[in-house]
Amino acid sequence: MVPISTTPEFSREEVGLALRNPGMQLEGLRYPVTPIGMHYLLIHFDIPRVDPATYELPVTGRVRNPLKLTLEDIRARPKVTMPVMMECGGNGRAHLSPRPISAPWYDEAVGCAEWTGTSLRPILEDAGLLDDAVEILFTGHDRGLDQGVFHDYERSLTVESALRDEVFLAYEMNGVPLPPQHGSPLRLVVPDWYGMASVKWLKEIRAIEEPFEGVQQVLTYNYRQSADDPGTPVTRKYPHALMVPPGIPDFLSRRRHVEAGRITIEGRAWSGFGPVERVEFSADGGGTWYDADLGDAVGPYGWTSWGSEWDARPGEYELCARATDASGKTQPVDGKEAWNQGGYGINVVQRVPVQVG
Ligand SMILES: Nc1nc2c(c(=O)[nH]1)N[C@H]1C(S)=C(S)[C@@H](COP(=O)(O)O)O[C@H]1N2
Ligand SMILES: [Mo]
Repeated sequence: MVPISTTPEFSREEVGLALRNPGMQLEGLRYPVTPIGMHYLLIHFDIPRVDPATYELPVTGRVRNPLKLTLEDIRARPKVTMPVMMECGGNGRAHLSPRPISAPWYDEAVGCAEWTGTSLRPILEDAGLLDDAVEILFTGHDRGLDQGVFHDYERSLTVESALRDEVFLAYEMNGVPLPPQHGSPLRLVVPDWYGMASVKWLKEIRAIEEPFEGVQQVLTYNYRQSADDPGTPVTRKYPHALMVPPGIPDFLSRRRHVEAGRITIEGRAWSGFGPVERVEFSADGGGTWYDADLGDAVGPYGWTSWGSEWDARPGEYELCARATDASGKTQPVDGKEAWNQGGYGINVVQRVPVQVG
């Protein structure tokens, strides 16, 4: 079902996807809150143009009291502002071999924006979920063809997940109205989960009485070892640490050049399974690990800064970082351990080749 490439070269289609869906330059890890233009983007189809002035969001289906909310109605509700670290479920896919064909991310499908909006739960309470509602379906204004099926981009959450305190509808990003590419005028934000759950350009919220089995719920975003494996859904983000590549890069290869001496390697780490408890740093490709110092998390759903002193002596090195969270989950050192059909949830340790001196 998911096409797999056995050649190392990227196809024209993958390059096209990468141009439409840029990642965050890793030097962007220096900012606690990612500037809008540096935050990664994942747009399956086209960016729909939705007029905020005439925008209406129906909240309907298995509810006692169907609602139709304007943007003004939504802005009048109690405000939440929250930094949320977002990562695409396909981040790391390009490290795999053979490689699933989709957006060819290495490590850069990440960002931590400060989103402002209003909590979803009170809206669902106002609509009054009927007892037979099992899931809440979030539909976007964007539509296209994938897996042989024409569909709106849509995803569901179980009622229990949708009612979680931290799930909200966002109309601002970093203090300005949502830009078109990030879901204007209104998107869902599901902190802790990979990005696919945070449906952009919301067209409708519907309480449904059967589990949703649409394309983006059951055909994509499942961990599968083979095409006939029913799979398990992609949900929370696995622990992941990234470093700001040190020194200066070679333009084409991005290989790093560092002057000899004591330097600080810094980065950020996150997990959707609990707070980051440990980050380790290795200068020898994962042979020897040292504990890094942890800084503050950017709020409960943001990322955590880390730093490690490194005595850089002349030579060739491969720098790595590895996060472990409060649930005990950590990152695989080798991509082979992590392979799955769609290339989801790949949190294999980052490797940064460096020449010192
Ligand atoms: N309507 C809609 N919502 C969507 C998508 C999309 O293509 N259409 N992409 C999803 C995926 S896979 C990701 S990773 C995030 C990316 O959000 P961003 O582009 O704001 O970073 O949006 C999610 N929400
Ligand atoms: Mo994604």
